[in-house]
Amino acid sequence: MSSMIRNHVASIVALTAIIVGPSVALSADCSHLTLKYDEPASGWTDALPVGNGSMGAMVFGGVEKDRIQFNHDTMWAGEPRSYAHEGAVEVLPELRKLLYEGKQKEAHELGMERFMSVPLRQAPYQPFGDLWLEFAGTEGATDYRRALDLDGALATTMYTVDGVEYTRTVFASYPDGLIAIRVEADKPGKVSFAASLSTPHEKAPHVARLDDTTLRLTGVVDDGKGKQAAFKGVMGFEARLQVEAEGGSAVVSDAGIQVADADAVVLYLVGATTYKNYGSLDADPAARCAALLSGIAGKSYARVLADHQADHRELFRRVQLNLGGGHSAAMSTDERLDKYQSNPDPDFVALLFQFGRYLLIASSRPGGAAANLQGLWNESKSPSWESKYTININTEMNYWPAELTNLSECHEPLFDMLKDLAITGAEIAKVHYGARGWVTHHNTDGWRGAAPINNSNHGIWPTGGAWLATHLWERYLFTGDEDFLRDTAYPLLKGASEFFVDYLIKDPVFGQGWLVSGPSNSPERGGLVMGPTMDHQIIRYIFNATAEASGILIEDHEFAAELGDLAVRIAPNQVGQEGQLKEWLYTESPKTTHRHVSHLWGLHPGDEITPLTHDLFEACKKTLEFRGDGGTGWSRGWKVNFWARLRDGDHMDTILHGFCKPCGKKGPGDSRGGFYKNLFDAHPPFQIDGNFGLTSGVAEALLQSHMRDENGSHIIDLLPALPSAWADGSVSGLRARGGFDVSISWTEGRLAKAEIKSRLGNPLVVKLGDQILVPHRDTKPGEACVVKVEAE
Ligand code: FUC
Repeated sequence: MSSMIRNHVASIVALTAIIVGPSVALSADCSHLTLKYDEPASGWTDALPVGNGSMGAMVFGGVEKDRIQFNHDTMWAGEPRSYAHEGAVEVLPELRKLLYEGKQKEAHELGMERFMSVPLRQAPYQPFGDLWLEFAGTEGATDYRRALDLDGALATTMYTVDGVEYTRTVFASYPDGLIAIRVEADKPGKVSFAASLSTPHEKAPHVARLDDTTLRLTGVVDDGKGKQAAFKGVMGFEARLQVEAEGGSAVVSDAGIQVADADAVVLYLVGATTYKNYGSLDADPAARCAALLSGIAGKSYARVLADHQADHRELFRRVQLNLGGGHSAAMSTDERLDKYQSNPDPDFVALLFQFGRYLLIASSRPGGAAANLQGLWNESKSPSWESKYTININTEMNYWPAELTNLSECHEPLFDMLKDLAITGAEIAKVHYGARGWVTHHNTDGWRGAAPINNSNHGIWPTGGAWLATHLWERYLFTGDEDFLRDTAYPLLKGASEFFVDYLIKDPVFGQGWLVSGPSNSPERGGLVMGPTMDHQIIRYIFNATAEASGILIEDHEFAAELGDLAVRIAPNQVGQEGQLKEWLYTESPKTTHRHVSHLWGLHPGDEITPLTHDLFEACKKTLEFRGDGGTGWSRGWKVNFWARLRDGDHMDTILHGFCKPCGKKGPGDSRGGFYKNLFDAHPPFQIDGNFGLTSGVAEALLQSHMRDENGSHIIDLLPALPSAWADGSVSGLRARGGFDVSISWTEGRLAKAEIKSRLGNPLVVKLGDQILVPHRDTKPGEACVVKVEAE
């Protein structure tokens, strides 16, 4: 990367701490934060997503007929159940024995017979319904455009008929728990249309007039089909659509809502299911819908909109990013994407960065469910990978931007899910491993399945819950919130550690007294094995984090000491014969472009491989050379983060470049990836992880804080991987571990100024290029420090 950065390091003369006045709010010129199109959506991945953390909708923007497809994040096939396989623990020693004897095939077979989840698969996430709007007399519409304003969190559709300009606005409000649709015209009495509701579930769909202003849809989720046949449709649901017309008339019948000659019309859509939690279907959706609608009784549309935008902007505007460029900004979003390969525009990357933040706000808010493989948007009853939670990379990637890009609140649904998994996973720890604590394998669903699923060759991987649990510690490192550490994080970390204390075994091969993981898997490569590198990195992290947390809380001193002892005995990372980081302790085959690069976990999101562990750091580069620059969406997303952590901004940009292509088009690096027209990430199919991976990776290129100095203070590493393509730019409001808000500007590839605000009063240690600046040891909460670069 940037020799530019290296050159100027010599000219840094000081870190000066000065108190500055209250931060000035950055201007909110957000016109560039818009996805825009000049045609209605034809497919689902052309439609524009809105979401309030529980309800999501995809807005198609059709002229004659608009479709607003909607979801609720609690809607799953099946019902509360255990996935444990009674007697599984009996074959655990045999599985290990077979693997050490080189009998992998036999281990796979025994695993399939005796060790897997019952049933073998988990439940599919379900679509809820569709709102249809039909407009007569729209032939000859002109000036069509539709847009998604990321800053205002509004999807709009506009067109003109006979000199009348029509505007439809759709948004999903978190404060009011609803989806609002406003249809208006710039001349009075011109709004006429029919609205109706439907659901793809065929078991008991029913649409009827509820009262003068409300249409009601009720139903029951369909039975799963084919591989999902074990999941009967049991969950009930209800949606309500309430109309408010300004002028004209709105008549509700069992067939729908008929609007005639109004000036403007607002529709409010609410929905709920019988899902109360992973163990109960006792919620009352009718009562919930009624409560949501009575919550806005007497409230004007303007107020609902204002509350929504204030709520969204409070989160969204915390981070502003300018990467320069912008020459493609006048084009429609699909054209920008289409032309990126020949005409790369850093401003388009900035748009994708902010789109990831928008999507996290829309899909993951306190009180709602964690973002699944598709966030919360899904139109299929048999979605790919059940649109559940794949936790051998995907769900974690969803949350990489949460702390870093200042959306800590959006992390909370993940912690709620972890609390559930610590309960269901305790049963699996006991029944499958005879162990204390809790364990979760490579997937979970609405019923919090924690047992190994699908196939023993990759399903038996016990570090999924532990990887998720690293997010608890990361949250503490960023926020310093001791209440959170005590009440939420520590009990879960402790349980995750207890499991591995019981599970690890002594390596019988090297004679070094190492502890190894197994039976397990290096996600999803090489089958069932003993000793995958990734497991060792994750378990070390969890042991160390639990021990450090116990020290902070002054609890469980002996257990912490035990974890400390065990952590240093876990088999260390190894460099292989080709100079690569070894993926497994006992075997190797590095020459592959496989999408998973699991053993680089210690480089990212872990923190044990840094420039200070030089040989391992270099070995990671070698591994990535073999893996190549292409991959599925999330694989590219991870590689952006890897190259940022490797401090190679230009290589990071090479990955980004290959990533920014329309899904379906061949591009650099390939094997697939890219984006759909609505900028949803393409595995393909649509998987939201890559959106979040990109957002996190762009932030990692500008700011890192995972390394610590000899006193344990986090090092704030400014512009560690700035690519030459982002010569001039600025970012504000990123967050660093240790409790700092960081704003940086740069020109010609060199730091111009950094303003670092201490939130917790921790020592401030700054790194620029290869230099660590003189630390400022006694920051005060709220104090702002400025890093100055001066000429020699
Ligand atoms: C893992 C990955 C796949 C996909 C799926 C949801 O199985 O290997 O690529 O992302 O999860």
